[in-house]
Amino acid sequence: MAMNRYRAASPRAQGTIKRRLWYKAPASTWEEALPIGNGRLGGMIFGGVAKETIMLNEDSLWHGGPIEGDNAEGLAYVPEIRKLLREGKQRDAEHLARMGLTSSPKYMHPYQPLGVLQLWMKEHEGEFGGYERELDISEAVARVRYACGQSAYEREYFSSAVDGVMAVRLQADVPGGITAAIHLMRRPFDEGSAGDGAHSDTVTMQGQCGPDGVRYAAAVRAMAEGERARVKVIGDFLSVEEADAVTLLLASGTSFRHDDPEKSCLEQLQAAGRYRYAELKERHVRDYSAYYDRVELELRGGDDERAQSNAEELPTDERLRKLGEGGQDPGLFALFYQFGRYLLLSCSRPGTLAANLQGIWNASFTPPWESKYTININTQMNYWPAEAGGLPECHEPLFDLVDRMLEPGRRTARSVYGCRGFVAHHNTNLWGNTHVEGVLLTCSIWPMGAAWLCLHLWDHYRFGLDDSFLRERAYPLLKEASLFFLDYMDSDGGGRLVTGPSLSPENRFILPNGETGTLCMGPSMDSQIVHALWSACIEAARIVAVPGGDGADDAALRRELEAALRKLPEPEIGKHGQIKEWLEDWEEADPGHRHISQLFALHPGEQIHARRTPELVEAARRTIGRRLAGGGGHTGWSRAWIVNFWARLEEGGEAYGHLRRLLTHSTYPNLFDAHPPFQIDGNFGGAAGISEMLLQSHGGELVLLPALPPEWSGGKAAGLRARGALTVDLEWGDGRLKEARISAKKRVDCRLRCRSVGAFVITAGDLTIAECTGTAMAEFQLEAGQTYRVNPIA
Ligand code: FUC
Repeated sequence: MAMNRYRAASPRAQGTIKRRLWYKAPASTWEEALPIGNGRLGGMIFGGVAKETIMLNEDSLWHGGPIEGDNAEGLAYVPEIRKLLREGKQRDAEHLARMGLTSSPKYMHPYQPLGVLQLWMKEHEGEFGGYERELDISEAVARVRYACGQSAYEREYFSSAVDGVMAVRLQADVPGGITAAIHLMRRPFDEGSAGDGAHSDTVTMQGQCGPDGVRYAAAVRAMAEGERARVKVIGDFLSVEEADAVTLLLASGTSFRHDDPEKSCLEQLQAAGRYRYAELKERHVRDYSAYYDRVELELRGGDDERAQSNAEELPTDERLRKLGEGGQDPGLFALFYQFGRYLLLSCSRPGTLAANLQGIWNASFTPPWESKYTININTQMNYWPAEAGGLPECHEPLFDLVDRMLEPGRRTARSVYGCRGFVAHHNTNLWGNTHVEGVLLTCSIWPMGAAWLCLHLWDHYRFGLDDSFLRERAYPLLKEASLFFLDYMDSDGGGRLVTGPSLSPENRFILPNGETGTLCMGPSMDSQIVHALWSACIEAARIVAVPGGDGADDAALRRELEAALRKLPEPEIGKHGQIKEWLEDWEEADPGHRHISQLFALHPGEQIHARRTPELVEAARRTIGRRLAGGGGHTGWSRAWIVNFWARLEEGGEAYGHLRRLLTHSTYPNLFDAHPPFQIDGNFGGAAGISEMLLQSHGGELVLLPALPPEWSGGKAAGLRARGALTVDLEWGDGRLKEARISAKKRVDCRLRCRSVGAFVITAGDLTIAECTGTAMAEFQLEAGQTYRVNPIA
């Protein structure tokens, strides 16, 4: 049977590594199904033969409307809670804070599914053979192939960002081989679907997501090919009869973006329907691969290329299983990295909403943690691979979210704390709500969410050096977040400035009198975040200052921030040799807690530096060691964070070990991260960890191969980005750098280190720019548009 007959010629450049996830059977669970998405409209493809199910999501489909949940009594209680905490009256403080600060309603509402698209294939019951299901992440196209009865079938699926719609193409290799019934539903909140009166080839579904929630619509249209092909509506089904091939187009929309979601769906179908399937696909692949192809990664363990290509031949679930049994498969880590980039491109594109706890893929109406934006690590982690991974545009939806949080955050700052600026706590939602959410004290009363998110805008600037972005978007937000803390922070009685009431997410401490608590003044992570925020704001103010312009005010603000910065507690070492988690050296109630917030200063913060702060580095190692010995499990994002910590500590072996553990213990067959259940942060944190092992650019240095593990002794990376508007290609073998190529977009100074070789030379064309022997650090200036080669000196 000619199973290859439909493999369409790829419009992409020759030579790019084709990467795919593939399986030999249909998915039987959601954790086996394959995700597609255009940033906004997502699908999980099961690949069933007689009945195909595609679970649908639309990023703006959240239950309910915006919430004004601020507990305005906070204003009266904050000073009292601070006083109680200072007097050591832990229980009194927490008792009062629970009532006096937490919001009403208590919880934000969930992100919910759009529904399912089902395809019932006639005459497909019984035996089938030659089954293969794949997700080609180089093209963002999923495929299913099988043979059944007298025909071979192929399906293709993609969600197009250029044309806004999802496309499903069914093809049979005998004329008229496709007869199918197609429908949309949304169980258990189905509000029905119906043929669209004006089009005999279209079915629409609509409803509202909660009483004051968004109104939504989805529409599916069938375009059949073949002499005998017919399409009509029967009941609320689309009936496709005797087609050689059929293209289904699916559109969705909600009132978050459109006054009339149904009308918008029909317009989208109309616009996309002008293209033949091959054109739609080509437009999609061209758009997607322009982003995806920016970075290539190849990882090899030794010279045994045959072993590696054998591994590449295996289905993805088998590769995972073999890795779990102790096998070596460097290519699987490269696949995991690129899958992270694929996911980001599929759930966070300019103009779409930021990736939530599940990206955009959610099957449940009551998903874990409401599938919100949890901003005490999770949402931030989603964006860790964006900049270095050549996808800065994918970061933009996060900045839009911060913009949306500004007004609610100002309200919360004013009404709960009586402060200027804006503030957010540990969760936000579609509407950018910022109140003290939830009743669990271990996470709720933590006013650091907005500050941490603002650092993402600063990092976006540091990578791209786009001055207008800094002036227009990043700086105003950094300033508002900084202002909040200038007003909000309290004296610790000894000249230092501390946050509080706050907490170290989401741990508890044991006081000397044996009581446990969570609320306190000045948890370490808070001081570290404020340190990063104010430092960024001061530097940004300096960069955007216009002499004689309205920069004058900002000079005063800068001086105020500089003075305040000196009063922040620095990371300190405690009695176990660990980085203290709180201002006082309290014991952790849960020494193995999955949050390791006190190491924010190591990653993503920069106060702890692999070589400049040796005592803190030692304490950071101990901190990780104590957490691991505490036996908290460290799955998903927690494990991924540990990978990034070790990468920053330049310990490739450790980073690799934890990454391996992430893949073998916290990864589902479809490569989705298992918290469990599915939570996407571990995918992104793991991908970020891989790039952090290969290239680092914080703390004013560029470090090549800082944490290369022996298991990846050979490899190539192309197109990685580094802070300072740099792009870096790397090639290495036998665990040593062979060559790096660095190109600059602007004239910048660079301090370069190469971890794997002691001596190296930097050249540009025929010119030797710098030679480095002994110190292993070269300082030179890069000119815009010039490429510099770094080669080891034998
Ligand atoms: C925090 C974490 C949990 C989970 C949730 C979404 O509460 O402690 O592990 O990631 O966010």
